[in-house]
Amino acid sequence: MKFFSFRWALSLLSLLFLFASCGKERVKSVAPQIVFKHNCNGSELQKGILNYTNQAGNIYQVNELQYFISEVTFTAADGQIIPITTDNAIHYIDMDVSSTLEWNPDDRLPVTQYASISFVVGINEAKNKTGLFLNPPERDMFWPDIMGGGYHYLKMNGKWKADGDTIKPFNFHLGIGMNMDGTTFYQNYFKVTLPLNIQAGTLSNVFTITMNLEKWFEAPNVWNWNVTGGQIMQNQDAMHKACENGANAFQVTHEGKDIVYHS
Ligand SMILES: [Cu+2]
Repeated sequence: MKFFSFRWALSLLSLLFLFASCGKERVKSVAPQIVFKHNCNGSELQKGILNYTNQAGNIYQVNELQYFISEVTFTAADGQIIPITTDNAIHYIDMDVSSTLEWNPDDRLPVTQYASISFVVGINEAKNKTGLFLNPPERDMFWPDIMGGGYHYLKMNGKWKADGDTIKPFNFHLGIGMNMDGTTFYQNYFKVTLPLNIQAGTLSNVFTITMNLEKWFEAPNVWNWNVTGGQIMQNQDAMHKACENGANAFQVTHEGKDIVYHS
């Protein structure tokens, strides 16, 4: 009997607490989570299998994918810009390391209507300097000093079936470019802006950025490894074209855990 009353009192208490918090508490901001996914031709990338064909007709496979996303910003419908500043605003992603596929920055997102999300693929020239990263895995993205230094924006390694059905390796590597005599350097990092359609009053805190790998090889420049060759790090023209294509390689979705704003 005594036990029963104790439980009864406890339930009553929690019920009272619930009412009290409903009346007072308002969700003003949420912790964003950014999830990274990698698709090819509409479904999850199957790595290490020579079963993809790009627009130029190259049969190819992808074995490794590592890259940096930086300067993520959310733009509200009223123009307010909320930058993600955690980790120097740089996040490293390795397709094979699951802990890199979810980023939980410390920044908070005010609950409001959002128009878009932007980010840089690679690292801007202010930050992309040798010595920025002291530890692996980020450190292992280093870009040779003689070629401009800093870090690769992206490494996509794989193979393609070259002329004569020879299987050749490719290192689709992007970073700072240079001219033939090494006197001029080019910052190839690029910004991607994707629309968000988040209604006022609700805010999903989970944003999924999907890279559609085939898009790196489609538009505006049809990519043909038989023309570019497998190594492009010293080929500014190729890297420039790759980056133009890369601007079309991302999409964002924000379905998931909707948080209701009590207004
Ligand atoms: Cu490289």
